[in-house]
This record gives sequence, structure tokens and C-alpha cells, in this order.
Amino acid sequence: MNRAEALSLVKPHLTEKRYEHTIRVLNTALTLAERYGVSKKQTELAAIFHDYAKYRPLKELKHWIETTYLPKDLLQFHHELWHGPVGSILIEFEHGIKDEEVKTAIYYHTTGRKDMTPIELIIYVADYIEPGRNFPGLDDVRNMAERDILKAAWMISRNTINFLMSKNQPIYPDTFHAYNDLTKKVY
Ligand code: DGI
Ligand code: FE
Ligand code: FE
Ligand code: FE
Repeated sequence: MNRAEALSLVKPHLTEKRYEHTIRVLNTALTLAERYGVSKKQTELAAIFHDYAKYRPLKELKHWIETTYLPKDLLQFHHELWHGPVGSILIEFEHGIKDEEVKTAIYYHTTGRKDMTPIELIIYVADYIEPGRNFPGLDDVRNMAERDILKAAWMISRNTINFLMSKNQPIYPDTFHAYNDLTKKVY
């Protein structure tokens, strides 16, 4: 599937702002793919579809979790965590995309996980550092992403956990698994 086709499939499912975010994630991810020697074709597809399921009604997201192999514990956590896993299922079901590397990059883009693949790291990092974002400490992460993607991903997982804890929010196990695994790898 080429870029124009993928974009035309995603656009009707997103708001204008989310579509613009998707384009910025795409451009950021392609720069990282070049830098780290990851397939541009796979990175392109994963970036374009990463938020594909973001605006599905909660009832529909819940249905996909209940009726597929997705882990049921997702339902005990914030619904913001559902669109990655469900998106990875929908791109195959609705558009025949079976590429497992593309699918897991979409699946884990919000939480990360233990032993993230290179394309998973790229989408996870690109989603956080794209030029439209404005998190505290973001310039440090942007600079690190050019030098050491593992360290950049570690900073993101640490920042995300710190942010969630400051809001007294529950933290999904994969979010901790990402942080623990990256900490062991970068220190
Ligand atoms: O879809 P995007 O807005 O582009 O970005 P995203 O899919 O990375 O979603 C980010 C949101 O998910 C952000 O508000 C933090 C939240 N999040 C990430 N990990 C966890 C989490 N929320 C909870 N409750 N628990 C987590 O482990
Ligand atoms: Fe997302
Ligand atoms: Fe993210
Ligand atoms: Fe996103």
C-alpha cells in the first residue's frame, strides 16, 4: 500500500488536528527510520495508521477487546489505552495489513513494552517528540532521539510514569515493563 492510499484510508477516521498530528508523526518517524536503518515502507505504514482507532466509539473498542485475542485486562484501565491494540486488529480486518512488525508498532505505541523492536521504538518516540507536541523536558528527548533511541524511549517512559503518578492515575503493566526493560538496557 502506498503513502497516498494509506493516508486516504486514515483521514476519514480522524479529526483535522489528529490527521495533522499523524502527518507530523510520519515525517518524524521517517527521519528516525533513516537514522536507525529501519524499513521506510514499514515505518510509513505504522506511522500513518498508529491512531487509526482513536475515534471509534468506546462501545466498539470494547467489543474488539472482548471478542479477539486482545488481553481483557485492558478493560480495567483507561480507554485511552485501547486504540493502539484495537488499531492493530482493525488494519488487518479492514485493510488486510498483516505485517506483524507494523501491527506491533501500532499495538504498543501508547504504552511500550519489554523488548520493543526497532520500529516499535521509532513509532513510540515519534508520537511523543513530533513538532506539534509540547511536554516538559521535550527538547532533551528530541536531542536524545537523534543520538540514542533507547535512551530517548527510556526518558519517555520515565516521563509518562511520572506524569501519570502525579495525577494519581493507574499505570498499565506494559508501561512499567517498558520502563524496567529500558532502564536495564541504558544503565
Ligand atoms: O494517541 P496520542 O494522543 O497521539 O498518544 P498516545 O497514544 O501515546 O496516548 C497518550 C496518552 O496515554 C497520554 O495521555 C498518557 C496515556 N498513557 C500512557 N500510558 C498509560 C497511559 N494512561 C494510563 N492510564 N496508564 C498508562 O499506563
Ligand atoms: Fe495514540
Ligand atoms: Fe505515545
Ligand atoms: Fe499519536
